[in-house]
Amino acid sequence: RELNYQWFYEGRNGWWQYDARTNKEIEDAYQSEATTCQVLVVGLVFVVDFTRMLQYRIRDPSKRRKIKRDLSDAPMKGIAGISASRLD
Ligand code: V3L
Repeated sequence: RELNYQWFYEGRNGWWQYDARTNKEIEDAYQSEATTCQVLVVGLVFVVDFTRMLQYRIRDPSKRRKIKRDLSDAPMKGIAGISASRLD
């Protein structure tokens, strides 16, 4: 059976999935063996750092969030700030 992977960022007591477009950008960068990439979400530019496995706002690197690449069916709070209970 095929295993599907997804990128997640840290929330309060749980993980959020990146939205599908951003997830693809991150996965493409990861597959190209980049050490970092930048993504634009909610009007903010974030640095995704594959070496330290965290993301932070480029304008305010003090607020860091852990990230992980995990199976797409791993437990999550929702997608990009939309609670799982409100999806589908
Ligand atoms: N995708 C979408 N929104 C993001 C992302 C991202 N990758 N990274 C940060 N934000 P900061 P709980 C998050 C949002 O890191 O209840 C969640 O998506 C971030 O939203 O502080 O704590 C939820 O919407 C925050 O609003 O610089 O688990 C919300 O937090 C803003 O960008 C609450 O989640 C600044 O992020």
